[in-house]
Amino acid sequence: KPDSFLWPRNTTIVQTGNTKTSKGKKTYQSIEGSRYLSSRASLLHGNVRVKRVSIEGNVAVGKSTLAEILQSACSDWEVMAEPVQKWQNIENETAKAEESSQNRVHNLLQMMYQDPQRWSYTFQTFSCMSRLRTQLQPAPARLLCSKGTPVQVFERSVYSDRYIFALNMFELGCINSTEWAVYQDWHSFLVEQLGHQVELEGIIYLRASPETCMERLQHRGRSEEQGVKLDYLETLHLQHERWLIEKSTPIHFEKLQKIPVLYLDATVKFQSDPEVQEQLVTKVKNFFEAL
Ligand code: DCM
Ligand code: MG
Repeated sequence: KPDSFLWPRNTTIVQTGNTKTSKGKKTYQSIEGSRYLSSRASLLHGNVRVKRVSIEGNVAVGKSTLAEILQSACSDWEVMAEPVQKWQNIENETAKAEESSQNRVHNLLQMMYQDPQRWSYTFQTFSCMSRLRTQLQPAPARLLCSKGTPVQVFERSVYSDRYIFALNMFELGCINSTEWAVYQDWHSFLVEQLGHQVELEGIIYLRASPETCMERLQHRGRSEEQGVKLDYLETLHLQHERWLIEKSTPIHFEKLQKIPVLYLDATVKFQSDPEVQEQLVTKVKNFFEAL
């Protein structure tokens, strides 16, 4: 396996249809194998299995840029963007119909950054709900006709919502222990109920130093983020490292504990370098094929 693949220890890739094993092993493999097959049943369209992968990484590291590169690199890949605009632009649906004074647009992203203690729990609830909607969207028809390796690529996931952002806000004291208990309760319940519909086959971890992310954050100039301090990006960086490199974050979903992770170095600017872009695409392609 290439060096850049960080395969977790104990990962077994179950080969479908692999039943020619010794008797003792067969039981284990057929149980694992049938679970493998059934967990993907609804993602099988004819003979096409659409793989699902998320891009994870710190704020402003370059996830959207990578997503755009991947989108134009291969017609077998469909990128699902992070619904940031939804968080910046919340309308009160009931008030809208009534033309009342409550008919205001709320920017929850801004509220969260301005008063994290008050708004972090609300923000994390809303961002995870909108993420669920994105992750539940069916693959486009184009992918189902693909002769290659069709992949749905998500910018972040319900897993980074919890194991990066919500956890970080709890550790920083912006989400209190009651809110954290409530969050974890509904998150576990929903993810377990939705099962394979929100499962991923792999994760791409786009990594750069918090300093580099800070530069990129300032350069992109999203107004809500202008008060973000390097300290905060450092805490988010550590959360990514714990979850995806050290694997010390306690994870509550079995499949996620064993998920293959492709590590990509985003230190070099890939936005304007076709050669670097090509190398990234090749690594991603090999990763997708091996999943
Ligand atoms: N964000 C957050 N909590 C989440 C998901 C996202 O606070 N669960 C914030 C971090 C960024 C913005 O939303 O300010 C997403 O931007 P980016 O994609 O560059 O990380
Ligand atoms: Mg982005």
